[in-house]
Amino acid sequence: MPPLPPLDVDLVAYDTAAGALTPIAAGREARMYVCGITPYDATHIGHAATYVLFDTIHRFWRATGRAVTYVQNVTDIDDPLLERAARDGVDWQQLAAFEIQRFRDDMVALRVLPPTHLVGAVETVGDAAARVAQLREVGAAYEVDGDLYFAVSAAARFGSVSHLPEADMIAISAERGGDPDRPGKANPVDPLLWQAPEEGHPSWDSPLGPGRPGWHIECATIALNLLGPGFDLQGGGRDLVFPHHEMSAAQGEVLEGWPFARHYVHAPMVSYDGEKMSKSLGNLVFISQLRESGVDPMAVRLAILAQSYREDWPWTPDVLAAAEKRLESWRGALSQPTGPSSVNAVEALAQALGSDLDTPAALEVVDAWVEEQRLRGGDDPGGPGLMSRAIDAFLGVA
Ligand code: 5CA
Ligand code: ZN
Repeated sequence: MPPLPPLDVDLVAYDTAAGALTPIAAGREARMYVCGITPYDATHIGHAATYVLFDTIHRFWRATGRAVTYVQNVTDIDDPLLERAARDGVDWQQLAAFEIQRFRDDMVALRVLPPTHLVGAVETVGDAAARVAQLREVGAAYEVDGDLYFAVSAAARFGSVSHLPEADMIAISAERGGDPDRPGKANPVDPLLWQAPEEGHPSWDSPLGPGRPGWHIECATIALNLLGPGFDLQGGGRDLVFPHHEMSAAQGEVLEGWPFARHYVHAPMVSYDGEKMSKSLGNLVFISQLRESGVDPMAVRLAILAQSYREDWPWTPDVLAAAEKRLESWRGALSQPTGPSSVNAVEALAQALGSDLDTPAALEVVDAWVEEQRLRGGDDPGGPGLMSRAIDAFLGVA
């Protein structure tokens, strides 16, 4: 992070659970958990947009003088990963290791600052088993044919993240990894906590018996163990609001009390060819492919930042072309030895980001300074330097 003059600005953003704009981490410290990748395929623009959004929050907090603890997981054991490994005849651990490295390379290229802790599900199995045992001891877990389920009825605040009606919860859980139709469950939406070993799938020994943890308890365990309850922000794409973030919060409530997270911020879904970009649909634009074809990763980052995080948006060639043009004009204006003073522009840039992460407005602040430089120039020798450092620190654009 390049040094900047002190900027006294707080972040206000849209909290999904509150359904309103809310100040987030107004104090000196900020603790954030963001749901990471399932490493069975390359990082696409949708993933990248989500991690750039939370990187913008991370950078904002650091540039405004806060100490940040940022935790991100990697779901390095999951059904889609095992299915892809089996389809391609490769070892699932090798597939995960390869895709994790590719993800990290993509994030470095996009200048996404690394989280404080990047934690795999596999290395968390023992801790997750201990958390499941804790849930069982307090009566929040029950068995169905050898598998352990979480009883959402044990969490008084269940529903407070998504506020969805029960029928919608059941329908969505069927689409996103749940098993609402399985006989023997107390509530159709109750999620798996511990899955008994299956033929041909990996399993781990634990005091619960052999098996592997469910998805939600993995994230709840990592967040509670590294951040503690009541951390400032739970993040991820909107597709994780239910069941994933609802279930992690409910399990966290039973384990360590309410709130699990104080605030929930969700990234919009990026679509391509008219549908949500997703590994299962196959309508993908990969960051690694763009890089290989010679696209400047900074243009990809600017293309993402030109979108509002409050609405889903489509990736198109025009979005990228506009960002490439903008990047060129910024670099031209910043490479001059002098320019207009940028003190007020940097303040306005920080204000725009603090006001509901308004990245399109932040880019327009820079555009205005660049236009002034182009039309009239300026004789401030510190103008371009301060502007470059602020663009680097807040926007991650070199
Ligand atoms: N490993 C889990 C989270 S614990 C998972 O959802 N992995 S993922 O690889 O499917 O997605 C990684 C992140 O990208 C998640 O935060 C997800 O919400 C987000 N994401 C997935 N598809 C899109 C998309 N089309 N647009 C924006 N974000 C997306
Ligand atoms: Zn997660």
